[in-house]
Amino acid sequence: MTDNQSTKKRVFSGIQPSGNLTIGNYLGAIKNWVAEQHNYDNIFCVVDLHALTVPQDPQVLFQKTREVALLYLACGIDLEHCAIFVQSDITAHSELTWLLNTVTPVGWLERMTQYKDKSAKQESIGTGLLDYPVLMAADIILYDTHYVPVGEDQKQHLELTRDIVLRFNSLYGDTFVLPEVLIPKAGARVKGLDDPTAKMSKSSDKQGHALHLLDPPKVLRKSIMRATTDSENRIAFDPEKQAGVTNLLTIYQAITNMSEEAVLNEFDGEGYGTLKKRVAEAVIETLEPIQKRYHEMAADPAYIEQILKEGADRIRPLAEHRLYVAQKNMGIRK
Ligand code: AQP
Repeated sequence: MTDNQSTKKRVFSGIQPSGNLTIGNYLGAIKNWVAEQHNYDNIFCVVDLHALTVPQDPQVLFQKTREVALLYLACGIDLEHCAIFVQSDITAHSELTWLLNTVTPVGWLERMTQYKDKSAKQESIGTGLLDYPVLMAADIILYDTHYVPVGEDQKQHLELTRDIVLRFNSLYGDTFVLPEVLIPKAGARVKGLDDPTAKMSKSSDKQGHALHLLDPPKVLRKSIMRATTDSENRIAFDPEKQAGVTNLLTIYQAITNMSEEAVLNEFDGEGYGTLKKRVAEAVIETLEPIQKRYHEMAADPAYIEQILKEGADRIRPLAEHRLYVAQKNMGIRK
């Protein structure tokens, strides 16, 4: 963030360090952050407190938090235009969550699809899993955010954030900016290669499910060549009848920035083998330079610590100010 950017609209987004980042995280979120970063005043967070809503190995969580931040940079996040930081380094996120909890009906949270999906997989459901969208609302509104670029799965949480802002502002006076969601045209919902009816997820450890940003080319190629397709032998965007082929076309379209029409023209008369081969080439070509930059930066662990500290120090005053205004409006500060 530079001074002359302060007139630009603010963008905020984040990713949980809950596994190895996937091509879904890249196409649904990071690629668009990078493409639009010059137009906004950006803050990108590694949301480690969110990752704690399901069980994590403490050492792995610490290491993945640094890995995600390094991947932001390796994918092209430019510190001239963006601050990056770790959520737990700014305590205002947790403090504002408590205040927002007091205006958020439990029924709003129980309706969230992600809560329903993730709680179905747990034997014992932590309160944090239910409260996840309130923490997400706090993340966003602490920084007077105008736009939140995310994949389609997060749209419902953004709607909830807006409901919380509207309720808080009507109860306690104008306190928070009402944020808007930004969803990419292509790549907003990348599906699992093994099961193209389900979202590709970084926390899944199923073989052949995801393409991870740090997978070696051999692994990427193998996963794509084994991706589930169908017996229609027709290359078309048809999510109902041909979910697997549509998913491969979607990945190809999003990664190459081509139109649907241009993609279909390219594969006119071709078979699934050619489609998979070209998707693999495009994915590998995109990820190779990202992996190279990642490994160069990861060689010096102090580098990312310094960047994360500077990021948090730079934006903490924004968060503390907005928290103070909320506390004052609620009657707990002078
Ligand atoms: N499959 C996907 N297609 C497009 N966008 C996706 N995103 C995630 N999966 C896809 C986007 O990536 C960002 C990071 O999301 P997150 O880490 O906060 O959690 P998530 O949405 O629940 O992502 P994952 O990868 O599925 O994580 P786990 O497995 O831990 O739940 C968001 O912008 C999201 O939309």
